[in-house]
Amino acid sequence: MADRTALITGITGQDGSYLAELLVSKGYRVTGLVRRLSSPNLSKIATIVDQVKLVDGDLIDQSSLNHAVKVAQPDEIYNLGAQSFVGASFSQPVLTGEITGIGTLRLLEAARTNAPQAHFYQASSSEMFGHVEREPQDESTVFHPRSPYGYAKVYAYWACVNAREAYSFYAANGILFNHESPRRGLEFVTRKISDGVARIALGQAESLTLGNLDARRDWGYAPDYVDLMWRTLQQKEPSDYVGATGESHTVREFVEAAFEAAEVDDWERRLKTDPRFERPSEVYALRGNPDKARRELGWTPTVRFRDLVRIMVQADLERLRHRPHESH
Ligand code: NAP
Ligand code: G4F
Repeated sequence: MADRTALITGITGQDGSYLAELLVSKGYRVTGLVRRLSSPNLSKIATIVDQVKLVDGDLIDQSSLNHAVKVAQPDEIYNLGAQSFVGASFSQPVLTGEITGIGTLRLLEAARTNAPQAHFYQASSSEMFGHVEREPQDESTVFHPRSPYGYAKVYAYWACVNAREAYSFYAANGILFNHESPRRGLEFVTRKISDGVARIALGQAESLTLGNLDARRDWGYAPDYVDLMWRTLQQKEPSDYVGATGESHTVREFVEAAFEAAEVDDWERRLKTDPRFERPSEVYALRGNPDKARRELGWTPTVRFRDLVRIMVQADLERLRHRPHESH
């Protein structure tokens, strides 16, 4: 795989950091788009920062995307950058649309103009299914998004399909269900739970407060899902793939498994709920059918629910014992 080049937006996030590690290990020359912040935010790529090239840019700014594509000369483009937190999309819907929806179109335009032969991966989401019409969801399930984030992703999804159909541009969607890891942001429910439970186990917190405990999600392990992204772009013809484990669990089951992993008994009294953490319109249940990815990409998730919970809780216990002020 030597001499392949890739451009990753969102390289500082959970998935971008794992994908960059995977591509570097395969011998790719990797360029990552990084937006300017008042303080640097490179902690997730700290171990490979010397092996990748970083270029300034923002999904809101067309000229910076044109520049990034010209500089990277990519064979493959992975668009992972987004305002990715569903909860925040209700309070910042226009910003979410700009970054997560139109930002994808901006990058597609930059790619079609400056790297027309590149293969383009779009980080689409199971949130597009939203109020689901059937279970499990696959590539042919209709979309009914339930948040500004969800409908921004639907816009981005169709922008890719249209680039494929109108211009024969190689654009592929990965419709990925929730995937987690110790690098997950602390605002997402799994990491909020693993961090909160670890704090309780270490005597650093009294309780954990959540929103809807009955929501169901199909939770997998992020490193498995970046492998799926790479496999998607190795196909001769572009196509869209669901990435999922095929298994779903409630938030309450995640909490229970986390307390079990931290060996905290009598945990029910530690768990509280607050409507502040509920959403104006909720996605109650998601479960994916990854058969197409299994068949055509040879992809299978390797980490199941209980192991995922254990990995996350152990990582937070370790961090909070030794480096309580770092987030991963
Ligand atoms: P994440 O950890 O929130 O990372 C998001 C990345 O986007 C960060 O690097 C962030 O940069 C960057 N970003 C935000 N606004 C930007 C802007 N205006 N211009 C350029 N970059 C910007 O998300 P993730 O979990 O890795 O997810 C990666 C992608 O997959 C996202 O598009 C997400 O919507 C999608 N997705 C995720 C899941 C999942 O379960 N994780 C499932 C389906 C789809 P900063 O570090 O500067 O904030
Ligand atoms: O962890 P969450 O915030 O993830 P959500 O909304 O499913 O979105 C994630 O997965 C999507 C794929 O389906 C991605 F596209 C998206 O970028 C993101 O990565 O919430 C999961 C569930 C929700 O039903 C939420 O209402 O957990 C419920 N929940 C209950 N209490 C909570 C809480 N969520 C959060 N964040 N915080 C709580 O206290």
